[in-house]
Amino acid sequence: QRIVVLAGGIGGARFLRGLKEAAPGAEITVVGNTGDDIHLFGLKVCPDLDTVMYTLGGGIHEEQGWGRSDETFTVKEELAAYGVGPEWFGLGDRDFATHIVRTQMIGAGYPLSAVTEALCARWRPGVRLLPMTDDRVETHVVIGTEDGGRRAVHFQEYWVRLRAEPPAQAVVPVGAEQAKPAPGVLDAIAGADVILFPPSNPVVSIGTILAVPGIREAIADAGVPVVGLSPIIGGAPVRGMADKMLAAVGVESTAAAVAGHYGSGLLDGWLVDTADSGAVAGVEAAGIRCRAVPLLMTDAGAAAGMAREALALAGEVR
Ligand code: GDP
Ligand code: FO1
Ligand code: CA
Repeated sequence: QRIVVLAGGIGGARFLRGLKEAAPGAEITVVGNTGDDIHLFGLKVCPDLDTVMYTLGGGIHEEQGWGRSDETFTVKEELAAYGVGPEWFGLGDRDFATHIVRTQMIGAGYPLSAVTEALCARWRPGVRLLPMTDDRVETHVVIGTEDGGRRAVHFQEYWVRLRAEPPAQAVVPVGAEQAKPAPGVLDAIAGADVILFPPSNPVVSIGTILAVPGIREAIADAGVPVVGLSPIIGGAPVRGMADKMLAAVGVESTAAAVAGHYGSGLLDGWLVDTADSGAVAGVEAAGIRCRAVPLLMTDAGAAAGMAREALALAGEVR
């Protein structure tokens, strides 16, 4: 069975860990979000690709959900002693090595997809991890200024430094329109038996991947079940600030509204949490097969249960 999963960081990675357990023989291709990527200290940092790679490869900081386990911050402290920031982004010493290798290979002319494959040769995530594109795409968030104007900040500055507190007026995946899907992405989608949207952020993770021209069309044209899982439970994100991003694109923070945002043109099936069982009928009325099942990834076993439900729903809509 060939499964394609569009993934952001933590929500995508934890679901993928469950999917590997639920479908041990499957060939899983992950199309990862690179709109969160940021250049710091001359290094290219890819938070979502790294979160998937570390989570599936056993190097993740479990409680935090991003970054390396057993991490130290000596380099960051030494940079700060020179007055070199940003101080608001926590790059650890072990993590730095990943960004150094990545940046060195890119400088030598390798595309991000080849670099990601090389990094995965160490971590052996057990899936094929592809960036959505080899081209530079950077998500920016438009916020208001004190004098009544507007300014755009990098997504990481909005998310980490500003903690998504200023209302977002717009979310712009800068560069997406000119970006091409990375090698292997469209072929994987066209050759998939099932396509899954994990409970990743619908706007800045899955939305950004779908903004790369050709990817949304390929999914719609694949002619196979497309099943998603809600990152919203009981009207709020399970973690993070996805509600702020949904508000920016005019979508209510409910499991049903997120399904409607993807639309029946893209989604065949949608899983909501048992707390949202009242939303099932409305989603089905919109032409999307819907089930209410437990959607909290409290551990790998719970995530595996969710993956089984997603594959079962895919089997029903086939
Ligand atoms: P990020 O890039 O690290 O923000 O990760 P993703 O975009 O992949 O996923 C973020 C989303 O995962 C958030 O909107 C959360 O609400 C959702 N999420 C995190 N943990 C869980 C969980 O256990 N269950 C569900 N249903 N959603 C979750
Ligand atoms: N998230 C934070 O909230 N604070 C950080 O300092 C931070 C550093 C960081 C470093 C490397 C990395 O791969 C991820 C990191 N993240 C950090 C997580 C990440 O930037 C965001 O949570 C996601 O991109 C949100 O979608
Ligand atoms: Ca992310």
